[in-house]
Amino acid sequence: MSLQALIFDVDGTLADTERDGHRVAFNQAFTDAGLEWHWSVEQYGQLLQVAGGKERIRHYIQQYCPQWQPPQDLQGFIADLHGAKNTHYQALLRQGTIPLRPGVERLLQEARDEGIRLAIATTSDLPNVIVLLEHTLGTDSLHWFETIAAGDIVPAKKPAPDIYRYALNQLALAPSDCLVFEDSQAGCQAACTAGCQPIITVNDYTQTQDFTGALLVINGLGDPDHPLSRLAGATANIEYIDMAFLTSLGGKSVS
Ligand code: XBP
Ligand code: MG
Repeated sequence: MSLQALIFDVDGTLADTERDGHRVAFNQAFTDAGLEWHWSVEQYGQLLQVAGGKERIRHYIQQYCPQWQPPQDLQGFIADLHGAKNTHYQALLRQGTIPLRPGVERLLQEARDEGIRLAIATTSDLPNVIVLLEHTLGTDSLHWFETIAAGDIVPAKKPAPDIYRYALNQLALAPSDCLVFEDSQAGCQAACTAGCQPIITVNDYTQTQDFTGALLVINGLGDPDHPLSRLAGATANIEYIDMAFLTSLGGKSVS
């Protein structure tokens, strides 16, 4: 592998956005719409098996609301509800209550210093990503990423490989030139099916998931004063992920 680019997932990887961000915003949108729906922390963990906010709402209606009378234009209804959710979500991000995960800013800066290209591949909508980056790394950071592949830009969401194929195409790089950072099983599958090697930084929602195909599974990127824990994969006893470690990786998967 000749490492040329790092591709990052957003939700759960760059920042823990799900429990206190998207989930809260979904519930606010439900209340605004006069719906008696409420997604608890626990139930949201199950719902996260469906990637994509619109897809998640549709799944919830099908699985949990058998008595509910859907409007004639269900697709439009879901799109509006999802739009309202994103407005609430972006307001939460603007309040600055959702920081980047430890080590993320350090690694991004290091990659930039070494001329390693950066990209994003996420299921979430582009405006959500922009507001997160602006309110954590600053407005300039939007230019750090050569491509931000997001949301409905591809037909099928993770675990489909489409968003990674799209990002690779935009970068004009082979999967073997890139390393991917993900937090979830769906993201791991999407990256692997596109031929990429993911490093998984788990979180409370994803720590028990199956990460077959991942290069490394860790509890986070770590930092010099907060060493990481390795859950599976590449054997080096590292305390935190840095560019020296990433360029030394040979491409051995978790079996
Ligand atoms: C993230 C998602 C998203 C977010 C909500 O997946 O599944 O749906 O939960 O964002 P990943 P939207 O981290 O694998 O990209 O409502 O904008 O979809
Ligand atoms: Mg994710």
